[in-house]
Amino acid sequence: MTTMEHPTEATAAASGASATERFHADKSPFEAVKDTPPERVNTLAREVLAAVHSTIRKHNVSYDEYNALKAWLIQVGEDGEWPLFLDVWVEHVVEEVNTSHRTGNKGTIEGPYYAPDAPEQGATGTIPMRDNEDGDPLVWTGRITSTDGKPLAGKVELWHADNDGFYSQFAPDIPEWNLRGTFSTDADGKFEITTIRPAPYMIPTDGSCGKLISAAGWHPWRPAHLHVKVSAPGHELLTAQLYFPGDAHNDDDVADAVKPELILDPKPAEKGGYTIDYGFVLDPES
Ligand code: MBD
Ligand code: FE
Repeated sequence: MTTMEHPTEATAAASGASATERFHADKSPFEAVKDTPPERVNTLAREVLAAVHSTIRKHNVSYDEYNALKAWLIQVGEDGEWPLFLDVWVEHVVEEVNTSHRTGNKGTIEGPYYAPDAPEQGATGTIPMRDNEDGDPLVWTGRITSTDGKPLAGKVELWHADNDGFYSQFAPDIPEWNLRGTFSTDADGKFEITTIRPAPYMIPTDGSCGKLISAAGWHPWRPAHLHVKVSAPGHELLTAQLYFPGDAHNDDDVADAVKPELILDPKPAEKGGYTIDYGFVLDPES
């Protein structure tokens, strides 16, 4: 058995089970759409199925291929990899259509590894990390403002992978809240966060998503990234990721989630490591 806090192995099935469990713990997805009229369900379901039918006709899909698809879909569920599959190959378009009205900061996908209620660290603080945490130190200063330029008293929730590319709560033997923290901004909207620079992330290759990637001749990499949720009263929640210049996968992210506005400009720090200055502009709620 695996649990959310302590997957027993660094396998696709273990991190998948954690991601699936996390999703069920945080969301009541059916409740949120209980008033959707049947006409809309009909349209969406019919068009998705029509796209599948058209691909089958166009490429003369065989019974062997159909059976392999069936087996693979069953395996995605058994591996708990639906959160991973959907967030890697589908979420970026959902994010695009739902945030296109914004004039403030660009965001991007949440991905499968967010956990709410990370420990509070104040406006100036260090993210929870191990005594011997590997990786280059990163000191990040920034400010939250509204689209009219006024500073906002808000929150920055930050979570990211460690120097080996693993996330706490989704890989074994990492303290529960490692590299996860909630920072608040002072009256001037400012924050200063100390953390480490994360490593690039590789999608697990031993599960069903990995099987698709290798069968299709794709690669499993995401560029190194910092995940954030930035919020302030009366403003739209911003979910984003920040990237590092020069990463080989900024132009070739398996999850298609990089935007030029989200690439940082790190400067080498005198004491070693890097400093970054990056702030957020939030759209008022309409
Ligand atoms: C990640 O770390 C991630 O951010 C996404 C979107 C998908 C898989 C792993
Ligand atoms: Fe990530």
